[in-house]
Amino acid sequence: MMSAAAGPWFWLGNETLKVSAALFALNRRRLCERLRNNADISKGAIVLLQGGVQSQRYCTDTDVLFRQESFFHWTFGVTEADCFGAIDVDSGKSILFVPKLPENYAVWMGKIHPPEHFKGKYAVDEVLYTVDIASALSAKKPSVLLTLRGVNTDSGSVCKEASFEGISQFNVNNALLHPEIVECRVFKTDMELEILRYTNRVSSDAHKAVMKAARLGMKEYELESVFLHYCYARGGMRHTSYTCICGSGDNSSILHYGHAGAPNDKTLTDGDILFDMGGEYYCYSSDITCSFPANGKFTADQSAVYEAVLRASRAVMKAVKPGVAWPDMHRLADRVQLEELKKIGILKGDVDDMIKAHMGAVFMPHGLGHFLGIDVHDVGGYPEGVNRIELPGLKSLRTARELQERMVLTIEPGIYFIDHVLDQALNDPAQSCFINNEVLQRFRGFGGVRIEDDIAVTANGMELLTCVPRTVEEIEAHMADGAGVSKAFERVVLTEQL
Ligand SMILES: [Mn+2]
Repeated sequence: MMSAAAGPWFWLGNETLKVSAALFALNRRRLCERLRNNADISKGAIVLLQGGVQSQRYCTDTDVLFRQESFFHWTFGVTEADCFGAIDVDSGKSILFVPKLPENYAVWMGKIHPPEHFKGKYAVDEVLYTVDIASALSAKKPSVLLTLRGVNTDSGSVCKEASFEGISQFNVNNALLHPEIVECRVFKTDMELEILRYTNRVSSDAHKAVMKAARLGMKEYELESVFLHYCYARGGMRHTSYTCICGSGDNSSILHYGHAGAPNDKTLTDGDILFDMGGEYYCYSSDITCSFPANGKFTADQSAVYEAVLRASRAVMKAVKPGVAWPDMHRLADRVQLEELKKIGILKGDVDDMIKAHMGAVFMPHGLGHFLGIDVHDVGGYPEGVNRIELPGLKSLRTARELQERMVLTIEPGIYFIDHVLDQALNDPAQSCFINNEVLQRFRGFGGVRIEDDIAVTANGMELLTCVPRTVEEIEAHMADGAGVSKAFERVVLTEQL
């Protein structure tokens, strides 16, 4: 509980986390400080953000469940749709603009709240109706309206800048705000870290419930529903951070399995399972992957591959600290995994030579991890001056930055046996010379193993936010123990806690 900070709170009762509106006041303060230090921004500037818009299912009148736009959430913490928010950069004063709903909407929406209600709920300085934006802002005579336009470096999509009738009468700059607010979001405050610890704790417990519930003969989606139910019933998490990826057997090597064309509908048979799922609370995410055997017992091959990935994960965790370049952590994970694959007998030859031939990407074709925050692939991975490394594996990294305190990232090494990628490697003499095809044959159809944890970079190292059974022994013991008791698991890494 964040008892140190004052209310008002966002709270869903029971054992859910109380989040103070002070979190967003601090975010606005940090943003204004950055903007005041930007020589290109004149005195009298006003930030104007447009929140998410309520949408309907295609041409029907059925509302799609609303989830706030991430920048707007970071700045105001407002859960309602169709709002705008403004901040006077010099004074830091905030105005929230809410839609003026017709009286008769009360029939469908319940009580229509007056502006005063939102002022109390979100602790902003002023609340007005959106219909009054143009007149309210022009009365403040801003030198410039700073609106938000910029490219999301993961999706390539451009965020939607604020727009209202009458905006053409203002001097608008849509370029200056984006890099500044993105940079603020990269560094998590104590209050934000508290929420991320919470989303991780609940999602970790939900993964543990899934492991206990797993039985041969079940459908993957039955276990998806165990996860969703736990997160919502126990954690107040109405949303997940992304569509649950629940791949068993061969499906565990499909990186984004679970989409509409492959809706987690395979029956669990012997073979491993890879479940990548994260609950979201008050728009803050989590992103955790557990790989475990469907029948509760690792085979020799399963445990060899699993422990190879676990060694890579823990080697990275021991190396993470401020000043370390994230691509070097990806290279470290590759090296450990290649060494282990050589021990298993799948690879042969010199590991340095394998690295030169980019063998790491044959088994781990994705990046080691990414920023995490309000978005599961959080913003800020490639600010100006940080460039993507155009090499196999490394090019998939969602950031190539140097680590700094208060960054939150996933660490998610993996080893996958993807026929298409393996066949390509076997057809390339520069790579096939390292592969012992006879041993590899045994692993065709094996699927994959990924181990994904969320961490926060601290002054001297890192804090592990995720807490699930990780060693082979812990997983087998947890799955064998049907009683549902919660137990502490070994935290391999440790360093200064924040
Ligand atoms: Mn991830």
